[in-house]
Amino acid sequence: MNAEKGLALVNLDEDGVDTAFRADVLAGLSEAQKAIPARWLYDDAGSQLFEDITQVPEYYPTRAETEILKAHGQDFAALIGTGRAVVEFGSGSSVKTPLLLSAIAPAAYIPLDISGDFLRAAADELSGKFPDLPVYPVEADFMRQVELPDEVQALPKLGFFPGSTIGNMVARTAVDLLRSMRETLGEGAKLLIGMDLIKQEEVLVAAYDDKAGVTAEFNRNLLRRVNRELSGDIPVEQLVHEARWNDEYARIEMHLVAEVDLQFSVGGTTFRMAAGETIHTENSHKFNRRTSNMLLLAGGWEPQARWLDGAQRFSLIVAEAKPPRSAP
Ligand code: AVI
Repeated sequence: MNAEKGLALVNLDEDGVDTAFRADVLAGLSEAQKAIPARWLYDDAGSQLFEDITQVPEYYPTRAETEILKAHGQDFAALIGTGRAVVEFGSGSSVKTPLLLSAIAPAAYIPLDISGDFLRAAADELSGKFPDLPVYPVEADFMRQVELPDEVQALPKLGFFPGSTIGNMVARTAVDLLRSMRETLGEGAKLLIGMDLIKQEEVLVAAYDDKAGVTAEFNRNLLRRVNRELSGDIPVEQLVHEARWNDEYARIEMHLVAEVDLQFSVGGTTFRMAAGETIHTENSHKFNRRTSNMLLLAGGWEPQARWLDGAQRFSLIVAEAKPPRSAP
């Protein structure tokens, strides 16, 4: 269900090792600032841990976005209109998608996901809830332009990208994605996108470092995955989860911090970390009105309306793929 795990189709070598995972980990651990791309956080255990994160009291984004979807159904219907083909980037979550579909009475629903299993499960669940709605699941990497089914070609489109998953991408990748969404959906399409907001540092850090330690487990699960799938011996218990606010880039960063000097191997290559050194595992960018507008415009989308939850923590934005205008 997350964009960050959907960047490449799976390619296994003769030992069943995901070659892209191995390449990313070996390259990332060789950098001066060690880093592993966040999409690798989402194996089965990681996906379940992320679901658990959405339930911890400190992690507000899921609840805040659901609140907006519940409160503004009529506003969405007025602006978006009925009869659109809703294209969801990532298979639909159990709560948010039905709220949207109930509000805007679409003509079709097209979940896009790279993982066929997630996709089929989400499509079946949706069909059960909306028996009269045609559902056309498409297994594809939505970071690239996707060919939509013939049956929906002529319908007006609405892209749906909830959860502030766009915030897990650096600006260049986010703009690439927005542009390929525009290619997929075509001119005149609308996009309903969730973007988390900049707020007090303590609130943000707590959301990514909950007291129960679920986010810490989510982060360290990545090391367990490396050890299991890439023949590693990283001493997982000697790396500590840390959530940091990077004010310069307006983002929460997840790191794994070495408590002591470490030496370990992954896939036969030896790596060293000095005490205090970190492996950077995720960015979660936060936005304000201007930066979210700027990002959408850079990706070819003109913002039209924006709603916040009651506590003003999270935003849902409707934008439109208008024809490009020449300056000014
Ligand atoms: C999936 N994504 C939007 C989550 C976020 O808030 O950036 C991932 C996450 N990482 C730690 N907690 C949640």
